[in-house]
Amino acid sequence: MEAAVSSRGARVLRLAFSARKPGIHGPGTGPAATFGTSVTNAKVSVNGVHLHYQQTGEGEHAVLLLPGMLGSGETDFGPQIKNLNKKLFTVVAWDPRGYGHSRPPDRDFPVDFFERDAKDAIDLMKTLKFKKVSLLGWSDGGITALIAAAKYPSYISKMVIWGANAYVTDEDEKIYQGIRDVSKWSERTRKPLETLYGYDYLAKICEKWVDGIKQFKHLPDGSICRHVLPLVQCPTLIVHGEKDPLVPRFHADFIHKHVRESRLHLMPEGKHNLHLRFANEFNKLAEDFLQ
Ligand code: TYC
Ligand code: MN
Repeated sequence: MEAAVSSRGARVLRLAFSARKPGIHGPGTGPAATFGTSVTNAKVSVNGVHLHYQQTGEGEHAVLLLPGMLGSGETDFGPQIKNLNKKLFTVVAWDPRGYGHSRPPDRDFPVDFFERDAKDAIDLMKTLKFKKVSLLGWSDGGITALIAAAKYPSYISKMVIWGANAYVTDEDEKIYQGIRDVSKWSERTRKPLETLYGYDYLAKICEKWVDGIKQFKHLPDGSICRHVLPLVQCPTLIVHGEKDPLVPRFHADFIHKHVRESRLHLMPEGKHNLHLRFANEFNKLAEDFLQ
């Protein structure tokens, strides 16, 4: 663990979001079109909400990418949408309700928000007519993936998660508190999400996210999803960046211990955004595991 974990606020945030950039959006094709396969942007009605997603590739193996807090397909998964093997995989990246372009509604954080996201994610893929899917979930998206795999085991082939935590500790709560006020973020950190959301909405949902995630602290064992980990049946790859300043190693170890078919892959130089910073290495790892 880096010593810098104790200097909170701007630094932590920069590490969390540094590589996020909003891309081109709206109907039609994205930047990947120039590399041979187009990226579709679309919305579909699921559970009463118009969920936005991006889709690319023509492979038989369907893979859903699940973004982190405040995240969306375009801000969180640029290198995956662009470079995951399009012959082998059909890749979908979704914006959870209230995030990205899945608005309205405004995002809210009832205590079951991860379960709601898990159901939305699975129902989205069923609406798109995929028979079975694999999940790639980052951070909050990893938590959603774990819950989805536990609740809908027959629908999930395999899963890769990174930066996820199954429960909330005092240490986690302090880190959350340090990122609550977006006016304290560096300009460079705030800009991409501010472009996506506008300042006011970003400020509001960041505070709401912190309040939302802190709710779990008051549940038994601070549990977000620890009680459902033994229900996960699919082969699971847990990737952990050993320099992740947001999510300490013990979270990855805990998930590895309680998910029966899991293995843990450590990236010594990886931080929280290891799939962006070390995109080629991460993509190769994920592709090899999924095949
Ligand atoms: N879960 C957050 C995400 O989705 C990241 C995060 C993890 C933030 C732990 C703070 O203490 C924390 N990106
Ligand atoms: Mn093991």
